Amino acid sequence: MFKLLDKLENVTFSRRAFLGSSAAVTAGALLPSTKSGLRRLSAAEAAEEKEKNGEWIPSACWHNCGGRCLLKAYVEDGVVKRQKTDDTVEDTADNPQQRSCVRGQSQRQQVYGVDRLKYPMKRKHWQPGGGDKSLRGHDEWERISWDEALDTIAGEIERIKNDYGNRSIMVTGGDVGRALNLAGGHTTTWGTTSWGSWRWGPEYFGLQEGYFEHSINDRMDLRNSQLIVLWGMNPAWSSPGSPSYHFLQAKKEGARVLVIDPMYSETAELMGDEWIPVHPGTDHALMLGMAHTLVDEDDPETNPLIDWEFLQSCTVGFDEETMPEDADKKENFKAYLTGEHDGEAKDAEWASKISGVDADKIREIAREIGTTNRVALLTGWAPARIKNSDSWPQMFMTFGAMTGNMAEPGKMTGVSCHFGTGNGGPRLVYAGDSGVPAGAENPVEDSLAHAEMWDAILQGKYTAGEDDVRDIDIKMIYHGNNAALQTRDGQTKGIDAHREMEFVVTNGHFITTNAKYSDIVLPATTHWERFGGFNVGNRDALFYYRNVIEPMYEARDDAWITTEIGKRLGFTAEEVYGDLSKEQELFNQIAGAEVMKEDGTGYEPLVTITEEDIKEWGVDGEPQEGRMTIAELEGKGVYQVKRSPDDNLGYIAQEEFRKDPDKNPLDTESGKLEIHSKALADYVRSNGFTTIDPIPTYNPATEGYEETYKDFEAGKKGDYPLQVVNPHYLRRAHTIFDNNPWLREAWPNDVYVSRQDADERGVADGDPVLITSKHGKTLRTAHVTERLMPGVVGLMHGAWVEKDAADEVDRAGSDNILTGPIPTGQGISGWNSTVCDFEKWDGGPLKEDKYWEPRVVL
Ligand SMILES: Nc1nc2c(c(=O)[nH]1)N[C@H]1C(S)=C(S)[C@@H](COP(=O)(O)OP(=O)(O)OC[C@H]3O[C@@H](n4cnc5c(=O)[nH]c(N)nc54)[C@H](O)[C@@H]3O)O[C@H]1N2
Ligand SMILES: Nc1nc2c(c(=O)[nH]1)N[C@H]1C(S)=C(S)[C@@H](COP(=O)(O)OP(=O)(O)OC[C@H]3O[C@@H](n4cnc5c(=O)[nH]c(N)nc54)[C@H](O)[C@@H]3O)O[C@H]1N2
Ligand code: SF4
Ligand SMILES: [Mo]
Repeated sequence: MFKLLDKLENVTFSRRAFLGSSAAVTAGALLPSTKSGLRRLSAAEAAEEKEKNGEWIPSACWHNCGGRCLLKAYVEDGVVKRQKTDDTVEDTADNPQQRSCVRGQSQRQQVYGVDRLKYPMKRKHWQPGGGDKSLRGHDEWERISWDEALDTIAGEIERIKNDYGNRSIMVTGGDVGRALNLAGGHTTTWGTTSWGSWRWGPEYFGLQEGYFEHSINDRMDLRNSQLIVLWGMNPAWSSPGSPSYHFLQAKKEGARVLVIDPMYSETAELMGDEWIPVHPGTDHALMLGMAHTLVDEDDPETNPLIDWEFLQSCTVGFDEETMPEDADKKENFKAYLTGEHDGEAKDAEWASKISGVDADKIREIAREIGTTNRVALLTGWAPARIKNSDSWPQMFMTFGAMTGNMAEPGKMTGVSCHFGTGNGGPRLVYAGDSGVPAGAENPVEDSLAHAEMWDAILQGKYTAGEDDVRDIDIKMIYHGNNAALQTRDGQTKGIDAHREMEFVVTNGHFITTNAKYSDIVLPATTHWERFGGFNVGNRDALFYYRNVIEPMYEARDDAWITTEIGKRLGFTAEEVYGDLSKEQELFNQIAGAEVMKEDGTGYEPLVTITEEDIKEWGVDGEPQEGRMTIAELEGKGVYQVKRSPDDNLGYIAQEEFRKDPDKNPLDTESGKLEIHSKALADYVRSNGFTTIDPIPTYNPATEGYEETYKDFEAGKKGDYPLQVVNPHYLRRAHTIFDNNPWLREAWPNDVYVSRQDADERGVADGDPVLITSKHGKTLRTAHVTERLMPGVVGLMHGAWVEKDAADEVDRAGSDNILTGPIPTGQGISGWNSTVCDFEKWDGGPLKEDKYWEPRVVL
């Protein structure tokens, strides 16, 4: 105590440094006045006083969060003292500011976190070959030098390569592959992550996956829709930035909004006119019931519900008449719907039993969509992150096509998620290429599916395709820029797999889950500590950032780490990364940045570049004319394309196709939307997991609603009678920020359970509960709510696993502790199809996350 007081007394604050670092100083600060001691400052004076010695620098917010926003850091004496967001434009409905969320605003807590990984660290009981492998996750850490760390890594790569071959080294992400590929390659991983069954299927039946390309119209056109259906979408949580605001503009124009989701989400609360709860993973069945209603009740003369003209001209496979030439005519979709294939009509009653939506309600929604002229049928990827959901996206397309809600103003059908939420279309502004060469090809072709990989490692076998199972013997894992052990299916097996390894390395910022189960961890810089670059998000804006602080402690850029490993494996820096300077890399991106011309006919350069700029940057380049100078870009950190409802920058997806399908065919086998797609069924089969039919038939999810029953027909529930979903949560961008103290306080990460399920188990709000699945156990505090449909548990995505000493129970609410590595269809990671149960836990109240010790290792 005395020591602390001594220390405090010996610290001499300069007045300015004190003011700058005090977050509490805002309007009304006190300053000495010449006459009477202290004088109260006005808000403007206080702000000015605080900003005398530093500058505001655009700083990155780089997370995969579905938003992308402007962050500015106020840097004084090399320290970020404050943050702010977009004040570069007036905030209007047509051109909203690109404002950051509470996570972005807490970035300082991450970059300056006490738990930052400061130095290279080695697990105490690791030795070449693995040492005591069982201690992974519980061992102590020792600080080592960069040289020792890099020499050890290169040495282990050589050893494992020589003893077992390059296939035994698995890289889960990041750029260390640049070095490894030169040295004979490595096994990779692959998966459907965000998209679920929207990842690769759509190209076969004629829609887009929703990230790179879009099947929905742009945000201005959303205002032309009379009815907006948000099917498994929660933009208020998972599309930060302005998307929710765009939907509100459409509402102002009179749109009605239907929300179909097991959870009465913040989106439903904010903009929903009606909420329709549905059992997770049964959306396909619900939509079949709706489609059946249309077929059953449609009469072109008296009750037109189906757009027959659209089906005729733009699709194949709906009925006998539109079946592809080479297919059996009886295999058409309508025949399946009416029960001609299997004797069972997929009517509203059938759909109700599976989806939990009342049959009358199913008919009512079908009629409403069928009779409304302009409907936006929008879906997130969540209902597609379901095991065995490979036919769901095609079903979604089919219903959109039946009602003709595509390719015209106010009419659209497709994914509205992540960057593209409510705002489809090609980017209006983007950055140029840095010019860094792509790097050597990977000579190893083995690649493990995320949904299978932990099990594959343990079993020594993986699925390489149809009837193609191969041996694999992984001995080393290198984790780069991802959180694989936390974010892939089946974490319990993932931890077991890590404990089988001879060597595990992680580059990162904290003792994340990957790092915790590693042998060597390397401190990486954050974007704030790096030279500079661009970020993109929604189609309207491009974000530029610069270095705001020097690297913290001994943190190094990932590119440096890779280069140093490459050198130790016998390659030059140029061979690993090319020979461009950092200045040249950034300059190339600036010079190559393009923005859509005002008439919408193509792109033109964004940034004006002069001979002086080129000289000042010390780079190769040509002068050019653009819309803003480099100085303006550096000051603002953003270029936002100005939009208005009648400009030329709008987007109607597949417009040309609908106008003249023969002249402007789609990229499918028939050139049309394929309600019958042999190519899709062939593609799914080629992965070697499960199969589907060419038409969108309903396939119950693996670990879906039906599996909550021991006997579905008899209505007898099984051992795991509840379903789990993992909504993407505001505390985190996936796993990132989970450790952030401010966000822990704001978002406690309780597990959401329904009032009915809680009552049945004697659980009250705030009680600790143990949640159990076939694959693992986790503890959380219960948030008992009427906002969740009975039978469903909401375990928010991305918490860092925290196993107890016995290694049995996770205490963090880690979502992937409950999932299993179960590959289906196109290799889907089906997190929202998991079954579980919960019970009151008698181990006393749980310590809130905000009081947990940070993972400080040095
Ligand atoms: N159960 C379940 N699992 C899921 C999902 C779900 O809904 N439920 N959602 C899935 C989805 S949609 C996605 S996209 C994935 C995301 O899966 P990941 O991409 O694995 O998740 P992130 O948390 O974004 O991981 C990024 C990691 O990289 C670190 N990092 C950030 N910047 C740098 C850097 O510059 N250098 C280095 N070395 N490290 C850096 C971060 O600290 C973080 O640990 O998760 C999937 N997993
Ligand atoms: N705050 C935050 N935002 C994020 C992210 C994050 O980690 N945190 N991650 C970003 C990334 S990479 C991605 S891919 C996107 C994902 O965004 P989405 O794919 O939209 O996923 P979620 O936000 O998990 O879920 C959206 C809604 O779907 C509901 N839902 C879940 N399962 C089903 C189902 O089977 N049927 C229906 N009808 N509804 C269902 C959930 O209850 C939730 O309200 O989010 C992005 N945005
Ligand atoms: S929405 Fe994403 S990019 Fe924007 S401030 Fe939040 S975390 Fe950062
Ligand atoms: Mo994602």
